[in-house]
Formats: sequence, C-alpha cells, structure tokens
Amino acid sequence: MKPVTGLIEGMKVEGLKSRTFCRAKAFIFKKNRNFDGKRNIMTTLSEFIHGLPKAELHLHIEGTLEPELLFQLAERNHIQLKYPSVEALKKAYKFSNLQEFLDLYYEGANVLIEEQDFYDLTWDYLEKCKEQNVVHTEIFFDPQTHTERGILFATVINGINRALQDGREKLGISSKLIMCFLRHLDEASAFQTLDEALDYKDLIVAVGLDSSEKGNPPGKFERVFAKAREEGFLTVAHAGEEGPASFVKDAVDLLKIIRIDHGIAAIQDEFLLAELAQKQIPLTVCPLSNLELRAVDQLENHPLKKLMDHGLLVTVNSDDPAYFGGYVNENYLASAEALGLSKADLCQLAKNSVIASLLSEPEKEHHINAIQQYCSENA
Ligand code: ES4
Ligand code: ZN
Repeated sequence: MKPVTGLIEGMKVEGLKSRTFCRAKAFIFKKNRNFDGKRNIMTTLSEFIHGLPKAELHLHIEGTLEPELLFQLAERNHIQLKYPSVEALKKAYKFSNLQEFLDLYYEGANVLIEEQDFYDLTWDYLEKCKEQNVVHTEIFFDPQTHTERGILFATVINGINRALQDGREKLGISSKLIMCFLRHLDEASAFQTLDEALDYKDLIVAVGLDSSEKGNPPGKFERVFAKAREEGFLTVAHAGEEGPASFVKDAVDLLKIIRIDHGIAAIQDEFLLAELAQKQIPLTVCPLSNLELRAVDQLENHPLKKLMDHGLLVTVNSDDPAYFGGYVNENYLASAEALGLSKADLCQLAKNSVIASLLSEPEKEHHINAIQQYCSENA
C-alpha cells in the first residue's frame, strides 16, 4: 500500500500525522526558498536527509500498522472495530505516556490474523524504507502479542520473513529480525516464547525486551536472557525510555546487551555516560516517539545531541512510525530542526546506524563508504 503523498511546489512531502511534524514541515518549506523566492538546488535538510543512505535499528513491525491497512485487515478478517473511520482512529493517537500508547498498539495488532497479514504489514514497511533510502533495517517483532490471542508463532514469523526475503530480492534492502519479550508478562511466558524461537534460530539474530518499563526492571528477565545467550542469540533491551538510568546500567550488567533501545535516561548519570561512551554501546534513540509519549516535553529539550557530544554511539530511529507521526527521515528532520544538527551531524548519525548494526564488517564498510561519498558530494 502506498503512503499518502502530495506534491507541494515540486517538493514531495509525505502524509503527516503529528502536530509537531506539521510545524516542522511548514518551517522547512519556508527555508526552502532563496531571498528572491526561487528554490535552491539540494539545499534543504529534507532533501539531504532523503538522499542519505541509512540503517534503521529500532522499529517494531506492529508499530508500522498504518490506520488504512488496519481498517483493510479488519474488513478482510471480519473484525468489528471500535472506531467508525480511519479519521476517528487517527484522532485517538494522542498519548500522555507509554502505557496509553501500548493499549492502542495491542488493540491495533488484533487485526493481524493470517500469515498474509504479517506479510502485507512488513512489505508496506519495506516499501517505505525504499522510498526513504533506508538500505538496511533491524526489525523487532513481539510474538507474545499474537500467541497470547491464539495466533501461531509460525504464522507470525513466516509472514514477516517472506516479506523480508522479497525485500532483499526485489528492493535490495537487507534486514535482521529481533524477537522481543513483553516485559509486562512473566518470566515463564518469556521462557516459553524463547523455546518456540529455537526452531527459527536461522531467522532471528537477537532477542530484545519491550513494553511497559515502569515496574518491570531488566533483572526480571536475567535468566531468560542468559538462556538466550547460551542458545546463541545476541541481546538488546529497551531501557531508560520511561524508566531510570539504573535500568540502562542493569540492562548492560545483567542482560549483557550489545545495544540499548532508547537509553535517553542515561543523560542523568555521568558515570553511566562515561561507560557507554568508553564501551561504545550503541543507543537506538527515537526522538518523535519520545516526544509523542512525553518522555521529553519538546524536541528542543531532547538529549540526542548531548549524548552525541558525550561521545556515545547514538542512532536515530522511528520506533512505531504509524503511531508517532513519522518514519526515519521525519525523525532525522525533526531532530535536525529542533536541535540545530548540521549536515556533518546527520552524516555521523547515518554512519553510526551502520556501525551499530548487526551487519558483517565488509557490509558495514560498503555502506559507510556510500554514506561518506554522499556526504562529500552534498556537503
Ligand atoms: C514500544 Cl515505544 C515502545 N516502548 C516500549 N515497548 C514498545 N513496543 C512497541 N513500542
Ligand atoms: Zn521501541
């Protein structure tokens, strides 16, 4: 399914959802003019970001379910929705915290029933990647969101994987799959999910931890993560999104993670910052998500740039783009506008996304060279 697009005086803009983002666009539109009103060639940050090759490392596939597809799948699967229209559903996408969002996200996922539904969901996201010059993506999926309501693990992973395979062959986009445990559920449920994943070791590179952070510290899953590592999975975890800096530290020490998802609370602990910088443990930061879930009051106060200045390996990602008003390019753009990021900063973020990825060294080298070439040509 094609996203909503429009053409404003030669500048392609995507269908926008969030208030913040509409403001950002209006601003850029004005900046896109010379003093005499003529358009610059390759001058806007928007165009620069669009052309920049980049990887996405923090993306929940269930969070890419656009309202239009949600309605189509509800109809196809004979599911009655609470909302009378796409517009009514979109109006409900206003959150004051993580839990309010998660309630809608799990409700939305109820329309995913058949393998083809998971395929369509994933394929639409990959088309979006193509449009945005995302050359590599590492995708989270939450099997428990589906197995808890009677959908087979195989249905979920086969649908997603078939789309990822097509993405490689037809779109040239490489990808990895990361299976997340829902941290609001118990350890036994996570162990059972890990058990189911063992049949799909060739498709899943890492395990992660998501859902409600408050009250569910990393230590709750220490034994599950130890078993996952024994079985050969890498580990990542959401930490320091709504939770404290100590959860980031626990994820490093107890879960032996190779990347922190979000991790913005680390800004409050200078010892932790020094450790993350020294070990070059990447943070997969999601600015528009943090804004929409009120982890920050305004993007101007987002710690992204400060984290970069502390020497951390920071990346920019979209998290749940269908719910937070932007895919990866919109996250780069809104961050650049709010924090005054330079083209050099944006190039660094794109390189970081490749460095922090799970690609092989030769693959990383290939993408970093392409980014460097683009940045040199368009400085
Ligand atoms: C999530 Cl933004 C966020 N945080 C934690 N868990 C999640 N699952 C999907 N989106
Ligand atoms: Zn996330």
